[in-house]
Amino acid sequence: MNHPFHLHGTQFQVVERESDGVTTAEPFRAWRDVVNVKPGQTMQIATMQSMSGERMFHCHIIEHEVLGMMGALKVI
Ligand SMILES: [Cu+2]
Repeated sequence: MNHPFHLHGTQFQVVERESDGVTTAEPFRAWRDVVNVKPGQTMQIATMQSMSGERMFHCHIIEHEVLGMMGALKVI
């Protein structure tokens, strides 16, 4: 399935995407609130956090989130 990834507290940029062993640099950097992650795909993202604390990240499909597709980024 597709997974719309969301990070709380700030925006992020997609740096590169990897699918089937092929890594592709993102051709256009843009600040995002959400990015769709396709089945079998991974991504490298970059973000700036100006305040310490925990920032939740999760799949925006509520059923996925409830089943555990969520976590916390600890900013120190
Ligand atoms: Cu999902």
